Amino acid sequence: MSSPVSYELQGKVGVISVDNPPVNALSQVVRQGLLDAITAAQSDASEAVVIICEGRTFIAGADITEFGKPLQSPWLPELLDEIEASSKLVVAAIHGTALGGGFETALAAHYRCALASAKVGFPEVKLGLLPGAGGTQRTPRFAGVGASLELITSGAPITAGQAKQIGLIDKIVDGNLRTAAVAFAAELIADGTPIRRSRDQSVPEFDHSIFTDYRASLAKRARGQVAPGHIVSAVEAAATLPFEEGMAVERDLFMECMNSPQSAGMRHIFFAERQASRIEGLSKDTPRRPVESVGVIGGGTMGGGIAMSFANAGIPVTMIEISDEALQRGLSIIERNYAGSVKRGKLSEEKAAACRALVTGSTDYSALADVDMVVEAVFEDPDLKKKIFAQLDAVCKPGAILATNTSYQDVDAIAAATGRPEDVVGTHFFSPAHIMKLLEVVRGEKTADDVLSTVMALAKKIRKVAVVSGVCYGFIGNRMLRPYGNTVQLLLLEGASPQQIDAAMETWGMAMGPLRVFDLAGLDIGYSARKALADDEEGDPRTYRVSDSLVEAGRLGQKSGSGFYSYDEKRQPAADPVVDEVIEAAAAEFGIERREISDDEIVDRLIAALVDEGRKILDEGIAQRSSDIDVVYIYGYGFPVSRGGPMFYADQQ
Ligand code: T1G
Repeated sequence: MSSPVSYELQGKVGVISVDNPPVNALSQVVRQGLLDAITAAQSDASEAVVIICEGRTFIAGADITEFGKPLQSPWLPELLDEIEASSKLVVAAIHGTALGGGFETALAAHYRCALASAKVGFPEVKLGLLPGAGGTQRTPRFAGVGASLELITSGAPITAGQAKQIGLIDKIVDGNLRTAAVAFAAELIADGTPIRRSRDQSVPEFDHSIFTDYRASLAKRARGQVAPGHIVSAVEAAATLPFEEGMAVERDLFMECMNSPQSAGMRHIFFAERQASRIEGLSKDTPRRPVESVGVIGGGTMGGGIAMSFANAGIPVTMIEISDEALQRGLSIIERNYAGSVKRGKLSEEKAAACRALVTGSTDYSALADVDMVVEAVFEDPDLKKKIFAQLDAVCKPGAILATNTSYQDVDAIAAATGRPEDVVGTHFFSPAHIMKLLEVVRGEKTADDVLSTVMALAKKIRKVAVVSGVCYGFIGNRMLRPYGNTVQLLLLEGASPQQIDAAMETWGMAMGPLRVFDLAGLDIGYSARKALADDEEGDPRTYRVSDSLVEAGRLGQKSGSGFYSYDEKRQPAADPVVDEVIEAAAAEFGIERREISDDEIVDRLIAALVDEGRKILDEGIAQRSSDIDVVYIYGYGFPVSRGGPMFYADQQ
């Protein structure tokens, strides 16, 4: 098989070109090809060498499909040492996203040029890793300690312009990158520019206190994660040790991260997220319907957030409400959200105004006659939803996709309210819908394949992480939340307090403890959903007596100022002895002897409740694969990404 790396002389410049789609990852054959090419360049007529890539991007990193397998030579650090040791001046030519090992390869070159549209960065920390091929040692020698710590611990890419400002890129070029890079190399030779090896550079002046300060700031920002602290230690080694010794420190710290359960979990999610967009049995080139305009029914919190998700992706939205003042209220929610994003620096004034302008409203369904898709986002009343879908069936053009944002209802029953069930699908957004990335795409019995593939592709366009779910009560995430919530209530009766349960789960890594989640969502939501069920469906009264008593006492959660906690005007939660009395009374009613319960028991029982339901969801074919369930819980329910998701975590135990 021919090597993905080619090498040819262009005048006095040897051009090494990598062509390893889709992102020129540094697989073993690429590393071998680069080594062979840089070796050949040492003894040919070249006076300089350019390293460039075909396709959409410069090398985007080590090949993460090789992780966890025995490391094969040439090892990346050794290869990069060979490149840096080259007797011929080496120029890296960057386009697309030079990330991780890709950017480390560029830093092993003596000079770097890039298109203005290029980005560079070290996303390793998002995989629970750190740059393991000299990135923590070479970056500080060009950019200094402070900029390096920010770049490597954040994992966020920076533009070529920003990289140039801090000394990581030497020249921004335009036009054809290969032409510009060869010209840049020829210019450097003509000017007699010396070879510049990072290992010979000393780290620019810095204040030694920066390392302790940074560790302190990370304690909050990256709670419980190992890699960020190790990155600080590796950069500290670069700043205080000779290059080779620093490289040895980096290697040890990298291997510790690579072998950690945290990195295994984070790498699992990296692939699981991409795997989730694949639909078993559906070929990748299933035709898609165009979605250039969207209608949203309902201007409440969800409807507003959904409308923004589409507007933010440049898709015009027509919001439908039942009256002018309801519509104005809906549009003002959107106004407020955009103003908030601008204030927080998330969006520029212009961008926010452009997105806002894409949202118009009407109280007349005929405004939806030409839209390509409608998302219904009214409250959870099955009859109202069926009525709305019958209206949409009458008004919308043939081929329009009719989606419901329901979080529980039977999508098949809603589809049956139309004459076109094949066009009906569930798109379950998570509140706040313009921020939460998870989107459960509910495949009805009759949902057409092209509708499904259209919505999965559209999810990527509106920057959501989509997971396909079959039809059942609560789909994947909310269905698993019920046994989780039931177990919480049993633990309360058996002796744990709300604050103990929340503290145990947040220490374990959950973004928010269950009782705080219930207070945030509103205890009345579960209460009325349960009241809508037939008596025999209500389940074990021990699993809802406490929350029902709180609701009946007017304690609906944050929105009413008290629920499992009482809240001050800043919505800060405080333990409330009234709740303890309610719990004790319920325990007495059921004759439960309360006891000391350990944090470990709380964590074990709550995670087991999630996993057991996840296994049923898999057995019933509601979820396509267990990694999809992990993606749902990471992106929709604040499950810690460093644990890889409930199913992955259970497998690891
Ligand atoms: N290795 C292997 N495959 C990769 C890959 C990688 N690094 N990055 C992407 N892919 C695959 C991905 O699975 C998908 O495959 C396809 O490429 C398109 O990806 C030693 C140890 C580059 C910004 O973490 O951030 O270097 O589904 O859908 O949205 O210090 O991919 O098509 O079969 O994401 O346009 C560091 C991870 C590795 C970069 C492109 N590098 N990748 O985004 O496409 S660790 C990363 C990304 C490292 C060194 C350390 C993104 C992207 P398929 P995609 P995209």
